[in-house]
Amino acid sequence: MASLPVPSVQAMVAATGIDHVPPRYLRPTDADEPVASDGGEAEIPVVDFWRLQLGDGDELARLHIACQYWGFFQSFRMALDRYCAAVKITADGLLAAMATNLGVEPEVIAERCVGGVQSVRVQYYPPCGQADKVAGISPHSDADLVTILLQANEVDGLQIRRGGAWLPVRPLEGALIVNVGDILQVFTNGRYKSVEHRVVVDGKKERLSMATFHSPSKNAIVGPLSEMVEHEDDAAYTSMDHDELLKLFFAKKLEGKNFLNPIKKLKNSG
Ligand SMILES: O=C(O)CCC(=O)C(=O)O
Repeated sequence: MASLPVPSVQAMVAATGIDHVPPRYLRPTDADEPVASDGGEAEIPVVDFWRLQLGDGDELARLHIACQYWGFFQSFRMALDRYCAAVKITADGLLAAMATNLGVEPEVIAERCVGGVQSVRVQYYPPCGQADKVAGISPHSDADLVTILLQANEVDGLQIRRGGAWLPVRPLEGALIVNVGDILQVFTNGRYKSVEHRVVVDGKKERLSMATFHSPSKNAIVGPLSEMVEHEDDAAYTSMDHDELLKLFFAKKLEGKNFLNPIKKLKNSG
């Protein structure tokens, strides 16, 4: 969305030498409303993200009130930091266990993740009167190694593509949901396949989720691990710099498993 071009005050002053503020930059006088003095900030709602992640009903209610009556709240960064650190340990542990299952030394994957990227996306899906006609999130796979997802309230909506149909995911109480991502598919030369998924919305209830994505470092080369390829011809993907691959990905629409297209060799059908 383009924004309205506004002349720079500094440039205007430099060009004309004016010594007063041009009217368009002045606050309208009828907007001279009182500013709350001390104590006003103490009322601003505070939401404990950590308790929210644990499914605490009171915290969920506090979040709801903050959104409904304020449109604003504070949340302690420490809680998010703690959650992300715990999830990172889980992701690293899962990747090490997967490597062992594949007969690869865990360090082979771990060393590509030194300085790796962990990113977090919090999703809020409002209820929709035409829920059966709208997409919460279009079908896609995740452009990472593993995603750990927390469904933060009781409302389901995530579906995975399985055997030509969409399978609704009903998280077990206290469970985190784990998606195999596209880069793991490439590292394993297709032995582990990323899961295509989408989100549908509810007609009456809002849904909240938090996805944490784990990727190799930006400088890592994304391509089949040599341990996963017996002969050079067996490689189902060409290798590419992770950063370059991401640029190609973000230039495209989210659509099924299209992340893999730029590096897929023609013989590969996965
Ligand atoms: O909200 C969900 O359950 C899934 C979110 C998701 O697929 C994503 O963030 O990529």
